[in-house]
Amino acid sequence: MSSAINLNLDIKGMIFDLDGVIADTAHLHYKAWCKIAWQWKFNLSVDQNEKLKGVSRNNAMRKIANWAGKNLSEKELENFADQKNAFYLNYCESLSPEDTLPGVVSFIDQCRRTGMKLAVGSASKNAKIILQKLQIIDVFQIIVDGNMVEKSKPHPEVFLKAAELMKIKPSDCVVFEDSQSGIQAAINAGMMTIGIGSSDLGDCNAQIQSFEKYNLNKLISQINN
Ligand code: B16
Ligand code: MG
Repeated sequence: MSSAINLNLDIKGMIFDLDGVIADTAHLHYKAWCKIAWQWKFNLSVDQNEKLKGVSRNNAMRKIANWAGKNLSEKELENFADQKNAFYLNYCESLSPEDTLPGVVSFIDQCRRTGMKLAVGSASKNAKIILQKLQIIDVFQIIVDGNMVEKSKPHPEVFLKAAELMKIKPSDCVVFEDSQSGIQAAINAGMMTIGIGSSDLGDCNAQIQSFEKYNLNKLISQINN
């Protein structure tokens, strides 16, 4: 068992987004949305897909229907969103611990050893199923998912709820996010932000390509800059 880390940190809680931060599932969402869009002979572009990251299933469905020029009733939108979810869950069947993103498990383990609180803040209603498949669910004290919030990112509700349940002030929390809407939600919550990936994520405190070779010392220097 790895030993405790004694760091003098101002950060009291870490909140991790799920899809695209912990789990390598963003391409599975995209594949499932494309199957819906192809039924309408519409090609969902990579750039459009970027705008769907962090967005709730129903809102994403609405955006795609708009881009495709489809005028659908609420009931039809809901049916297509259900279909998308069935495709997505089917792709997720084979997920295993190998489908965590590079470096994230060892970074989370380092955070755990400091004794600080760890949470997941995800728009996904499937978050718990995915975390179980990745065998990482037990590391987190708090999981706030799409079933627990009314307003989706960029509204700060998901992250504020995580901070509240951890009993930590928002300004003492760091959020790790791969989406524009998620970074904006964390900023709206008054939290520190680390963007993950290479797309333009707006005004985060710092952005890293991935968690590979990343550690708490690097995080502290970024936050203190
Ligand atoms: P579900 P995150 C988000 O998860 C995904 O980025 C987004 O693509 C997806 O539409 C949304 O969850 C809802 O997911 O259909 O599984 O409820 O990035 O906030 O962890
Ligand atoms: Mg994400």
